[in-house]
Amino acid sequence: MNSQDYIALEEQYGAHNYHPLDVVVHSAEGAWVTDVEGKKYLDCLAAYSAVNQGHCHPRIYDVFVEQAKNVTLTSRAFRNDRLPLLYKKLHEMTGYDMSLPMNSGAEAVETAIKTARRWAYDVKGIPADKAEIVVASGNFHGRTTTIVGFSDDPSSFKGFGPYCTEAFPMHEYGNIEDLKAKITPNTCAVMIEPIQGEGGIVIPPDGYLKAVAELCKEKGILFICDEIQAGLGRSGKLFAHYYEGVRPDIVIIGKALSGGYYPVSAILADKDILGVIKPGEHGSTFGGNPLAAAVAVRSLEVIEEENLVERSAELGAYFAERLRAIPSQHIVKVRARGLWIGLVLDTKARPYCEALKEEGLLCKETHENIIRFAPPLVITKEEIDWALERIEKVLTTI
Ligand code: IF1
Repeated sequence: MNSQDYIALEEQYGAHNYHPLDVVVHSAEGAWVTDVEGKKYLDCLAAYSAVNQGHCHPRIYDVFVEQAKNVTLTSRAFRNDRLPLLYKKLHEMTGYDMSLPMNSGAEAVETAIKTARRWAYDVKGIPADKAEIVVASGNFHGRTTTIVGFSDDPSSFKGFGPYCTEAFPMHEYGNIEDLKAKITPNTCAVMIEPIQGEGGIVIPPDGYLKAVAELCKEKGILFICDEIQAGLGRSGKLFAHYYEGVRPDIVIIGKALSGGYYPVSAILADKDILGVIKPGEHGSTFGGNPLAAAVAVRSLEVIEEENLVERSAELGAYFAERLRAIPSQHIVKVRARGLWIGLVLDTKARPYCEALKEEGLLCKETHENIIRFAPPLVITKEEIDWALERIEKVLTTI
């Protein structure tokens, strides 16, 4: 079978909930993927930062296979010998007392919402069923109905209601005065991304994260930071909120925690917050299973041992600087933090992504006119130069 055969099957038997580029990937390694015809592409999306360690990382593969031979799933009715090691690793790496493991990012976001609400009723004393969590304009936190219910993107929320919007007042992302105006006696938390990925690497004004943290402390409410995409090295720091030296009350992680092998997510918090969840009150069939835990520990070790955070900072600065130097009248601005780059154009980005695919480079547009470059953090400088040659060619010839 060739690419067209696979695409035909997908079109006929699969739901059309995506509009992917017509590249049919057969294998992948490091920063490269290979399609069914054997054509290689440099992957500048890294599964939206779920493959920060590079595709099929050999050391994560080893632990995946090794654990798969022992035990993969016991449910949380019993204990296992891998999850305690993940709890310890997350504590040592992040400084939070505890963590609660889930599977997808959205499930971890839901876990943060439930934890904040339970804290609101049991600790802060907010009246039952009245807790409010302030969210941000332009947010993306996943696709469950609770989460899309507080999105301001019609392609996320339209046609999936009803919603409980009064529980999630929205403030303008980056505007601390507007945030202050949205806080009520029933507010229990503020939930934001430290940098908005889906919005096209939207970096808030300097001081905003610090002001949010200070306001939450002053009001006695929780600061929830969604680091599912921004975190684990993507932004050039372990967490993007480190840029402003703040310590959120709850940090949500996912994506690269998986090493690209197995869905793992979690929330991190101290005991006085995560302690509100009592036995049997929250969880999931696969949450915290031994295979997930073993993969997650190894994924974190790879980030540390291969200095992926430092690589992201250094190579990201290089990549962004070279992009800014491209003589193309279509480039409006380059937004970048580490190897997380949004190339803002004055025109639709999709044709450029299609042209780059023909040149052997995979990237994805967002919000019509922005090209996102977020390669695996194992990418080399030579591979970035290879990419820049093609980006310059496409941006100066179309
Ligand atoms: C898709 C983008 C979309 C996230 C943040 C939670 C989640 C995500 C900050 C939910 C997931 C993914 C979803 C994926 C494409 C990608 C994405 F923002 F990265 F570009 F959709 F907008 N918080 N983002 O970025 O995690 O439940 O997906 O594990 O839906 O195709 P999830």
